[in-house]
Amino acid sequence: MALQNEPEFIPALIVVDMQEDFCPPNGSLAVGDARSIAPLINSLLELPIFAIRIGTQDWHPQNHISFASNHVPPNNKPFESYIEMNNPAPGKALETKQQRLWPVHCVASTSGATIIPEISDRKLDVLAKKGMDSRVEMYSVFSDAFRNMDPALARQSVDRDVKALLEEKKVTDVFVVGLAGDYCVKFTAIDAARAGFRSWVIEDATKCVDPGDGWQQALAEFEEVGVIVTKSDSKELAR
Ligand code: VGL
Ligand code: ZN
Repeated sequence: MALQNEPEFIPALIVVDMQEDFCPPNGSLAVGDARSIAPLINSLLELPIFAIRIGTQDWHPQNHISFASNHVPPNNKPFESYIEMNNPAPGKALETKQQRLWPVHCVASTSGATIIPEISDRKLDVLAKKGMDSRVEMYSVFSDAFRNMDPALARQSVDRDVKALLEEKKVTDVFVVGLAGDYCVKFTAIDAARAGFRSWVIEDATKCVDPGDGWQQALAEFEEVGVIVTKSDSKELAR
């Protein structure tokens, strides 16, 4: 029975980018041990507490700005090179960001972009595609790297308005799992907090591109914006 002054708790689960290209042995941007978290994510998907279960899919055009192959030497080494990326929003082109370059990955409609078969995707209520605009990186499903979410740009970058979906379900708490802890999981959780949800990352249900430094950096950023790091056996998930 809910106590009078207990805060409202309407949780959602966001399963980020559990796609072939992020998984060994054949993924072009394989994250170490990525497949090993699938059983845990499936058990989270089974929990009756979630008001909505959303999956995300990195879904890039072949000419995406984050692909090293779309840049010229010597600054086009996957994982190593960074380029200056301009804000594609009208009138904002002078705003730039450092963009890490990646191998070609998750090209729209290719096998590398499919959700791995180990995930029970029939448990997902919604699948949101992101990173569809060639001009800009989009790690978070809520916004691109410049935090643009104006409809004209967003329509080219993402196919679902996840914030609106969560609000429709009156969600108070967003739990984020999947790949990668130091990129798309991190930015999705941070944006959820900024959007006004209580935001949680379930630590044992994510894996990082750079498990040492990348995760330490993520923890520092979580602290700044109030993202809570938890574990799959925590009491919050047992209500
Ligand atoms: C991701 C690098 C490039 C991720 C996506 O899903 O974390 N990382 N694109
Ligand atoms: Zn990507």
